[in-house]
Amino acid sequence: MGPDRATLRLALVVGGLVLAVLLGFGLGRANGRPTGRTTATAATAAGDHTHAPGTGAHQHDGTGGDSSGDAATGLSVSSGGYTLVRSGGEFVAGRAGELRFQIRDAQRRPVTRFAVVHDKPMHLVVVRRDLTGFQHLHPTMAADGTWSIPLTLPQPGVWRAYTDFTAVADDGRQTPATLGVDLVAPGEYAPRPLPAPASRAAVDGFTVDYEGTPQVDAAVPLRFTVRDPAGRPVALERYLDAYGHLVALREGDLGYLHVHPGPGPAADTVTFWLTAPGPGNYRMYLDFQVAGVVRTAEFTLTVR
Ligand SMILES: [Cu+2]
Repeated sequence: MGPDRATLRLALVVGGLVLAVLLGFGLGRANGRPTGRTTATAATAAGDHTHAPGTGAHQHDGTGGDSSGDAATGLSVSSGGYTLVRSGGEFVAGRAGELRFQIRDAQRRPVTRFAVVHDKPMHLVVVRRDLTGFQHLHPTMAADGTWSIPLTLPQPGVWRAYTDFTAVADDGRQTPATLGVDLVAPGEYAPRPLPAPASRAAVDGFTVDYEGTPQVDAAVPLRFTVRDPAGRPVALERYLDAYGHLVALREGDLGYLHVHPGPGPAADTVTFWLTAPGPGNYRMYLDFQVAGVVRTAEFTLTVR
């Protein structure tokens, strides 16, 4: 009976190997990411935030390369198979310049197809490394995939530029990514300390308050109210296909969280679901539009 048992064992081993290969193949297929990253599905499953129909989840897909569900992105020039390549000249503080770049795919080809997300195919956020000087811009693309935008870095220092986009591959697959690169404006850099945490900010006579306490690895709603100089709540206008636009950056590494409000009626409040990727200090930038003018309210937030 010895040989029979050996044969049986061999069959079991071979069968197990085949099963393992099939499982691995299935998982690889289910994952379906060009990079073979396995965090994407877990992150999507964990993302219970509200997104407007048809809009892409920005930071919830793990494209930043972090293994946590709601990773900070924008920490790398390459992610998810895509690479941010800058071109053009240097910046001089306070002088009008131009930022030019391409997004290249894994075959080094410039990407020319981008999905329109929140009204735009490309969102550009620029901020100095001390989290001052926030700008939110929308570059335009030439036929060869080169994006350009006039840009002034008003003060000397090292600045961070984030390109927030959803690339469309030849097979139609969409990959959201936020890639980041440093820009330098030579000169004497006098960093400003981060303002104290506050749930109220003032901009151009408007007062913006928010309610909610962000937590690590849990989606928490933040409800913003905008009041006019007379203290009356104002009706927010649609901006970028929503009633506001919120960017949060982490102090220390400038990790980027990009959150948007869920669908809802126009009102004098706007709610965003925010998941903090870890404890620390964050700077939040709320873009809102009143009477055709977009303003940005800034808040420092400490997550414990
Ligand atoms: Cu934008």
